[in-house]
Formats: sequence, C-alpha cells, structure tokens
Amino acid sequence: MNLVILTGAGISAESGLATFRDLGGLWSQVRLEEVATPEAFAADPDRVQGFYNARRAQLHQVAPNPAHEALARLDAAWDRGDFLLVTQNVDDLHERAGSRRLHHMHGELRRARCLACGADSPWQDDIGPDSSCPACGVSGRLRPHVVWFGEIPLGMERIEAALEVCDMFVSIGTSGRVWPAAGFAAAVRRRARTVEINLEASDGASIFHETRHGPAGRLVPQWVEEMLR
Ligand code: BJW
Repeated sequence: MNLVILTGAGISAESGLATFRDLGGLWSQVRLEEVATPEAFAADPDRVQGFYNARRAQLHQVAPNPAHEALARLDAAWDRGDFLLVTQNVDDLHERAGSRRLHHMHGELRRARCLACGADSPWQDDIGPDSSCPACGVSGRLRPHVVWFGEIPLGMERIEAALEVCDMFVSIGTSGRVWPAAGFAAAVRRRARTVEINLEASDGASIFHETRHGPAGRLVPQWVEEMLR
C-alpha cells in the first residue's frame, strides 16, 4: 500500500508553534500580504526578514510532539509500499523526530536562498542585510527559503508522482485553505482512501472517506498504531 501523508501547522500546534488561521494564529497578528508575498519582500525586506528571523529563533524553544514522533515511527517501519510525508510546514520538527522520507513543499525556515546564485543553504540564525551566501559569497542577497503566495511550491513533480500511485492519502492538521495542497485529496479520492485527522472539520472535510477530529498528538499515534498492526 503506497502512502502519502500531508501535514500542516496543526501538527506543530501542540509543540507550541502558532498555526496561521486559528484564533490567535499568525494571520491575526500580521497581515499575510505584508510578510508572505514576494511583493512584501520587495517593498520592506527588513520587516519580512524580521518576521522569519523571529520564527526561526523560536525553533530553539520547541520540540517534536507525539504526532511527529508517531509519523517518524511509521516512516521507519513502513515496508508495505511507498511512503512520502509532504509537509506544508517550514519548521523542522518532522526531521528532528526522525522522519526521512520527507518533503517540505513550502520550504524550510532553517535554510536561506540566495537571490544572486539561486542556491539554498542551511541557515540557523537571523538573516541580516549583510549576510553572505555560503555558496557564492555574495552578501545582502539572502531571503528566507520559504514559498510565499504567488510562488510555485517546491518539488511539485515529486509530490504529483507520489499522489499518482498512492493508495492512501492522509491529511493532518491543515485547514485546507491553501492551494495546491488543498486539492490533493480530491485529486486522488477515486483511487485512494482519503483520511482527515484534524482538530475540527477542515474546509474540504466532505471530500474525505474518513475523518477523525481531535488533537493530532492523540489521534496520530492511534492511527499509526492501527497502520502498523
Ligand atoms: C489542529 C491542532 C491540533 C490546530 N491537532 N489539528 C483562488 C483560488 C485558488 C487558489 C488561489 C486563489 N488565489 C490565489 C490562489 C493560490 C494561493 C492560495 O492558495 N491562496 C488561497 C489563500 C486562496 N496559493 C499559492 O499562491 C501557492 N502557489 C501556487 O498556487 O502556485 C501555482 C502553482 C501551483 C502548483 C503547480 C504550479 C503552479 C503558494 C502557497 C504558499 C503558502 N505559503 C504559506 C507561508 C509559508 C511560509 C510561512 O510559513 O510563513 O504557507 S501561507 C501558510 O498557509 C503556510 C502554510 O503552509 C499554509 C497552510 O496553512 P495550514 O498548515 O493549513 O495552517 P492553518 O492555520 O490554515 O490550519 C491549521 C489547521 O490545524 C486548522 O484546521 C486547525 O483546526 C488545525 N489544528 N491545532 C490537529 N492540535
């Protein structure tokens, strides 16, 4: 059985990272148009770098929760078919939990991309106006390695190839409001079993064959245990 699992901000909520659209979420604190578009970065790079520098710094204070850990156990044990964990999250909690077959479709906070040479490199600290690219040495041209609105998500070919052959698609902790991820369940549901695990019914909940509503930290370990039985 080939598995594709999609995760969103809800899986990291119990680790202490804010989601985007829940009450008190990031988009109630800042306008997304001012921090998460290429136009915002062109207009006010310091503001955008500040928003991502603060979120990168916050990664030092959080740790994977039982949901991340359960998905890493599933990755390590799953030998009954292909496995791909696609995350919309830019945090690194899946890899810190031990996930290996992982794809970050909206990029990674702990990488910086150079607008001069195009390379993306590991980056732990703040990106400042004088930061130099580890690949080409040019300074002042680094941006966060994240996918903003209007940009094409990373590695869509890899995701589409996995979706084309998947037998089960599981969506965890995502509101289903951001495309193209919001369309994955509908794209596969004629062939594959689709399951939603989320705190509450997402926007696209009616598309799924099965829905389980409650905290990911409780429901994901339960589901993984069932899968490995
Ligand atoms: C829990 C929980 C717990 C809480 N346990 N659950 C009109 C129609 C259709 C599309 C468009 C349109 N106009 C524009 C578009 C396209 C646009 C889009 O989707 N806009 C919509 C807003 C309408 N999309 C794009 O621009 C994308 N690019 C694109 O489409 O390119 C074209 C193309 C595609 C494919 C091939 C070729 C070309 C790019 C989207 C980039 C999104 N970027 C962000 C920021 C990334 C960097 C950063 O982190 O700052 O990505 S926005 C933000 O939203 C972030 C997230 O990854 C993404 C999804 O959010 P997520 O994860 O779902 O979080 P929430 O907060 O929404 O939901 C959390 C859920 O968890 C909730 O349901 C809670 O209930 C639940 N939860 N606690 C379990 N304990």
